[in-house]
Amino acid sequence: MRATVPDDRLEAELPAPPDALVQLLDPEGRRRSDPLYDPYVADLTGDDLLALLDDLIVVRRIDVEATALQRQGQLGLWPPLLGQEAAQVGSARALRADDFVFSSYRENGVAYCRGVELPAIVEVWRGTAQAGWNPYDVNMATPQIVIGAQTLHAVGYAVGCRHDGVDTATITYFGDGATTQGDVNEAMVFAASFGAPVVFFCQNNHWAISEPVGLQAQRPIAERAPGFGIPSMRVDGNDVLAVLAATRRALERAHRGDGPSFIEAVTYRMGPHTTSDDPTRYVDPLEREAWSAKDPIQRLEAHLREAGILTDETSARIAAHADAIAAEFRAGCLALPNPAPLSVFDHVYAEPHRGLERQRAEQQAYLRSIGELEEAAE
Ligand SMILES: Cc1ncc(C[n+]2csc(CCOP(=O)(O)OP(=O)(O)O)c2C)c(N)n1
Ligand SMILES: [Mg+2]
Repeated sequence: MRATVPDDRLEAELPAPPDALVQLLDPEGRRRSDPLYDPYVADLTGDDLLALLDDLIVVRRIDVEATALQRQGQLGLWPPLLGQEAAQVGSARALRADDFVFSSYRENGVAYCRGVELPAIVEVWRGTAQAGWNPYDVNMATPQIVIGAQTLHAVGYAVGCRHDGVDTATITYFGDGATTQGDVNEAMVFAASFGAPVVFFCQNNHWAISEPVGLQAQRPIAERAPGFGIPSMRVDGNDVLAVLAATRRALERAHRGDGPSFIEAVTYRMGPHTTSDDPTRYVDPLEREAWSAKDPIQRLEAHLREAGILTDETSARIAAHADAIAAEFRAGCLALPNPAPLSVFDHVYAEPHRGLERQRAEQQAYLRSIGELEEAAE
């Protein structure tokens, strides 16, 4: 059954921007002043801003390359982040190295910013590993596919840090759809009850697969958190400066011992849910077009050109950097070794058991029967 409330009612009821959204760069790249949030980005130099632009462009380039790799049969599946670059880069660059990230499958831009090795980002999607990286190498857990479950892991980790007296903040990423999941609501209750140093970072990309956000949220998602006793911010998720400022503010609260915060980054999923999805069947092309005018990269570029920070030469250098990363990413992906076929049964349980052994033996016999099993590769 579809929503009885038309989607545009949500927008109609919101106060007009900029009051409703924290915004430091408007879609044309004009800097808007905001007395509360300006201090959180006041330290940024021209080089820092160029580094953010480089991140945005590289992250988009990696994403586009991964989509191409999937189309060429090199990945089984890919969840694109096209359009969400600023939400991911702005929040990830606010983190300290010793803060800890719990994400969903779509935060591959965050993974890049944390320093995850390029091919490791796609190992699971290529089916060559059951997990792409060691979480403790980069202080980021491997992606969670069970919607919202990572928010509970984040709160548990954050409460643990408090008990241990460790000054680490935790951030957890999830989507608009996930906010309806029980896990996320339970996580917020626990976080508020125990004052957990955790940032709930919701990327409202307007879609949960093919369900529009208006179906499950009659009011802005940021309004849910105060009901749990968690202060929230609603930011323009396509504005990397606003996202950076809001996340720094939330992390500051966490590190100061003031407990959890909630950020709704309002953005738009410009691509399909995953490469298996066909959004032309349900996305209004006019709505998508309207969002393309709010592109996160274009607005930072416009701002930096106007400020004389971005020149043609710097722009070409960033493009060359993105191309080099994409080439390295592709080569690394194609070079990932195929695992031994029966290793899929390893590491599923801590101890072997009869059921697993039986399945393993059946699979072994089957692979042998079709000539797909080299004894050495077992
Ligand atoms: C517990 C659970 N239920 C359902 C699914 C199937 N599922 C995968 S993605 C998705 C939609 C998630 O939407 P949202 O939280 O907005 O995140 P987005 O994909 O937009 O980043 C669903 C329902 C799942 N993976 N886990
Ligand atoms: Mg979504």
